[in-house]
Amino acid sequence: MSTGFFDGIAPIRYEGPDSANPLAYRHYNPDEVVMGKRMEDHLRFAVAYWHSFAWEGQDPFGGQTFVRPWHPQDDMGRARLKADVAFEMFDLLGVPFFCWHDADIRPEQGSYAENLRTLEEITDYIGVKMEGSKTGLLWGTANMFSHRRWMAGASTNPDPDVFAYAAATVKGCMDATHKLDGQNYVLWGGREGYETLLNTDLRQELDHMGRFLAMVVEYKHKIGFAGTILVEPKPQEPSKHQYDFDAATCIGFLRKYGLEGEVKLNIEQGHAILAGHSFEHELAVAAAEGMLGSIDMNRNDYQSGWDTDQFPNNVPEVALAYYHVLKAGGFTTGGTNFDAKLRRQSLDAEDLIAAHVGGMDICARGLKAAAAMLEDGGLEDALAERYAGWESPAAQAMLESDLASIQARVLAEGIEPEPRSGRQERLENYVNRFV
Ligand code: XUL
Ligand code: CO
Repeated sequence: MSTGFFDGIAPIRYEGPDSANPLAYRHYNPDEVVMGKRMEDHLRFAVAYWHSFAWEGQDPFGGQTFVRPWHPQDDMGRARLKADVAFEMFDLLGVPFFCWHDADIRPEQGSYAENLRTLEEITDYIGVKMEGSKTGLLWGTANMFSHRRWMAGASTNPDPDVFAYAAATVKGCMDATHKLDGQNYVLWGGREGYETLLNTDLRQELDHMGRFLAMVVEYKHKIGFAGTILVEPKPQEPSKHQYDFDAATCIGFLRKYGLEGEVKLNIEQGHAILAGHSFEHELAVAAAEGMLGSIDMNRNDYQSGWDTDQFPNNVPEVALAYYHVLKAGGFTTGGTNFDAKLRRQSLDAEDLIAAHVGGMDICARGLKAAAAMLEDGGLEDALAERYAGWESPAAQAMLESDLASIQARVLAEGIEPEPRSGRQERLENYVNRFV
C-alpha cells in the first residue's frame, strides 16, 4: 500500500528532447546504447538517502524547514515509513541504486548495542523492499561525524574508546552493506582531521587512520565482501583540515600504508571545488593511478566557499567529468551517486522528484557528449600529436640514461627546442561542438 507521499506523480518516463513535461526524462533513456553499453549501465545512478530523506532542511543559520510524515526521526515505526517513501521514490525514478549512512536509516537510540540492533532490523526491512524493487545498494557507510562522540575524530580520535567505537560501528555497517549486496563500502572522514595543530599529534592520528583502514580491508576479505572499499577526499568542512584532503593526498596515504591495491576513490564535484581543483582534475588524478572508483555527483556554488551539495546543472562540466570516467574504462562497481540536496525552500514532494529528474538528464547529456568526443577522437588525437616526440627511440633511451649523457647529447646534436602552440582555444572550441 502506498504511503501517499508522492500522490499525483506518475512514474518518470523518457519522452525525448522535445517533451515539455517537467517530470519526464528528455535525455536519460536507460536502454539507449552509448559506446556499446546501455545508458543505465554506464551511469549507474544512485539516490543519497541522507539528503533526500534524513536531512530536515537545516543550515548553519536556521533549523528545520521540511515537515515530513516520518518526522521526528526517532523511532522504528517512522524509520520504516521513511524507507517506504524512499523506495516509492526509487521506483518512480527507476534508479538502479541508492546509498545510506547507518544514521540515515535507523533512529539514534543512544547505546552502541541499541543502534546495532535497529540497524540490523531496518536493513532486514530494506532487504525485503529491495526484493520487490529494481533498486540495489551502491554503497553503505557509517556516519562518524554527526554525534558528539565523534567531535574529535573517529579512527583519529585521541581517545582509544572512540577508536573502538568506530571499529565496532564500521564492522556493523560493513555487515549490513554485505547483507544488502552492496557494490562498495565508503569511508568519508568528515572529522578525520583537526581543528588546531596545538592539540593534535598529526603523525599518530595518520598512523591510526592507516591501521584502521587496513582493518577494514582485512574484514572485507574475512567476510568475502566482493565490493570495493572507497575513500572520499574532501579538504575541510566539518574539520578545519581533513587528512583525506584531495585525490593526490589520498593516493599518497594509501601508498604509505600499503593499501593502494585494495582501496579506490569516490570523487565528489563539490569536494574538488573546495580543494581548489576542478572535478575533472580529481577524476584524472584518480584515473591516472587506476584508483577511480565512483563519483558523488553534485555541484558547489563557486562563490560561497562551502559545501552546498546542489544538483548538477552544467552540461559542459559534467561532460568533461564523464569524459574522464569513460576514458578510464567506465564504472565497474562504482556509479553516479547524487550526493545532492534540495534548496531548503523546496518543500514539496515534487521538488525531490524534479531535482533528480533534472540531475539525471544533465548527466545523460554529459555522458552522450563525452562519448561523442571519445568516439570522434579529436582530443585523443591532439594528445597523441602533442606527445609524439616521445615515441622516438632517442627520447625513450633518454629515460634510461643520466644527466651527464643527456648533456653530452644536447651539446653534440646542438639541441635547441622549438616551442609549439598548446592550442588551448582550438581544443576548447572543439569541446564546445559537443556540449
Ligand atoms: C560529505 C559527504 C558525505 C559522504 C558520505 O561532504 O560527501 O555525504 O559522501 O559520508
Ligand atoms: Co559525498
